[in-house]
Amino acid sequence: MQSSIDSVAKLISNASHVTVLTGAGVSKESGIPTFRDAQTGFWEKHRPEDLATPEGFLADPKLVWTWYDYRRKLLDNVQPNPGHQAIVDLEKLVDKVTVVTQNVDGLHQRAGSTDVIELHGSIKKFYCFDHEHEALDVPFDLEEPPLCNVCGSMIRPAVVWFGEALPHKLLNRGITECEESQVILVVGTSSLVQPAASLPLSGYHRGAKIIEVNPDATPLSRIAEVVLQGPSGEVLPKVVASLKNLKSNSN
Ligand code: BV8
Repeated sequence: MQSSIDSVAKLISNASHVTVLTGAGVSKESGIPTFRDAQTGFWEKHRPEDLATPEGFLADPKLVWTWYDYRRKLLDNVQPNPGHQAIVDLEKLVDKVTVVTQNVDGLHQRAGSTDVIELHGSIKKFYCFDHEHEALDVPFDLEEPPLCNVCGSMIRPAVVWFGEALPHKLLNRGITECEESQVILVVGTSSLVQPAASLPLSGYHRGAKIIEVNPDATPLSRIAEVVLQGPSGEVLPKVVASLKNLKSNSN
């Protein structure tokens, strides 16, 4: 593994722009379950794919609202992990680092990443279902969605649900950042959810080297230049340490 880590550090040392595409796996070591993890407790009998949809919300607003309330409350008790921190550290070692995340937990920003594209929105923000009127200071522990004080429609989390289009400006920016990167780190994602999963391809077709960091194989593994098979909280700090070593030896 160390030789693979050193080869990744070498690739990054020659890059002026690195894009890091992350999924739920990068937050796993912070204690936030991934979408592939079986749901626990009350949520055990529900599939995220059924809850994270507009149909699911309209069918049972109380259920979907309390699921998001539970996930938002989780954030108060978790911290960014060494994987998030390593991505922040990259910013001091590479001219330009862009984080494109599928996660809605805000942990990259809390860790200190300065350029984060939240492709799927944020569970800490809210807007109304009918017109996306912003809703501020939404309290915890409500039994059901509050109503918009402008149009009266239900307030919902400002996330992209399955079957909803991603904000086109964010998606287009994510594509452009990948196209302009020499190295794309794909960290903690099953690479199954579209169109996010296809973003690395727009860089790959322009010669970017794909580096995958994941304990498991994914559909992206076959085009990766290097696969670092392990948890990102352990692997990414080693990549940064190797990169720092390279840079200090070259000075
Ligand atoms: C859309 C926000 C169209 C909500 C989420 C082809 C093209 C386009 C669309 C589709 C298509 N095929 C199917 C679709 C529909 C669908 C889709 O992709 N379905 C999948 C299931 C096949 N896509 C959509 O619906 C998208 N919308 O396409 O709209 C459209 C166009 C115009 C007009 C109208 C409509 C919207 C997708 C966004 C859905 N919202 N999140 C919320 O969070 O509640 S997606 C949600 O699930 C996450 O954000 C994330 O993106 C996804 C889960 O994926 P991962 O992040 O990868 O997490 P996962 O658990 O899967 O994997 C974790 C990985 O980490 C694993 O590999 C594991 O091994 C690894 N891991 C574990 N531990 C660690 C680790 N890695 C590192 N370290 C560790 N310690």
